[in-house]
Amino acid sequence: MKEKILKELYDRKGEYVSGEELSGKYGVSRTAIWKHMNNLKKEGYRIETTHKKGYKLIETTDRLIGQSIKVALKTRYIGNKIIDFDTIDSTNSYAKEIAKEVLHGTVIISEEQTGGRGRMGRSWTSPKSEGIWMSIILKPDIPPMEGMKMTQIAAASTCWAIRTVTGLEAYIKWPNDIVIDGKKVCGILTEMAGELNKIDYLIVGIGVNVNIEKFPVEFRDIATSLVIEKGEKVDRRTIVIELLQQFEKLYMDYINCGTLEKSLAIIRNYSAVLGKSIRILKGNQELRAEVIAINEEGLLRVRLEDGKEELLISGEVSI
Ligand code: BT5
Repeated sequence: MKEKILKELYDRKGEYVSGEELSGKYGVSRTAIWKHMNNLKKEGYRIETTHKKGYKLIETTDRLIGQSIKVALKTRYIGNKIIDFDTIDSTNSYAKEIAKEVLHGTVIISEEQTGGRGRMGRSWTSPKSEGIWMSIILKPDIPPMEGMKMTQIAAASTCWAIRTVTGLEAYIKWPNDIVIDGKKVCGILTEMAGELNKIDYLIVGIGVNVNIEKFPVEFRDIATSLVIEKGEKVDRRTIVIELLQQFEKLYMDYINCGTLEKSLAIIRNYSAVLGKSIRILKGNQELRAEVIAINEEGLLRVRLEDGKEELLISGEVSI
């Protein structure tokens, strides 16, 4: 019942909803409604109450509460269960611990990560309440070789969500970054467990710098956030909702059709590297190449300086 009430308040945010209306609609007493409202207030929601008009949701708590995301989420599987934390070492690490016991689509989200992880043992800065630090647990029936396609689906959905909610010109820097103005605003870390021919589970970790106003000096030239680019704070909850909904759409499209078609349309349209000259970092070696295509598998086809063409499966590129 509390969830239903919360949804009503969200759907009509800024308007009054009368206790009488809610009590009639849900067949519970007005006292029960009043009690639920008090509980929501205790959880941090700011609800204005006037005797005659009823209840009005003024401001939601800034904390990313799983329940407040769930009430608005129009998905079948993704986010069916959302586990939220105030602080955690890494949402990906926690997701790994519980992956076997939870259902496909479970989401872990935390206000802060004290040991956020990037690829290849690198770290990911995840300051409190200033970003989206979350992991999606997936259990698809696909060959392990296909697993990394989840990174492409996540990149497409995150880029799309940032553009839709903020209007900012976000681009996908293959394979796992979203950039604005050439600076990284989001990183994706996909991890997999299973055997040679079977995936047990996949964890797609997404970190989005939303309201980080100031980065540590070492990141200032390479990182940015939505608030820095937009010049005003951005609602993290709205981005999470749009991102998860889009993720489910693109994921289902891939599962049903077996191709990345819909994700690729976004990936190609908003690619930061397609048609560009890039540097490929291979160990200590650095090669220059031109990106000539992103193929059906989401891999990068490049032409090296000596004219040879190569397909990049993963790795490090810079513009
Ligand atoms: C990534 O690695 O970009 C993947 C980041 C994934 C983070 C999410 S948050 C939720 C989930 N739980 C986790 O523990 N991780 C995932 P990579 O491409 O290796 O980039 C890492 C590099 O980006 C670092 O070495 C820094 O140079 C830089 N970096 C670190 N924190 C950053 C930030 N907040 N914004 C931009 N760049 C950052």
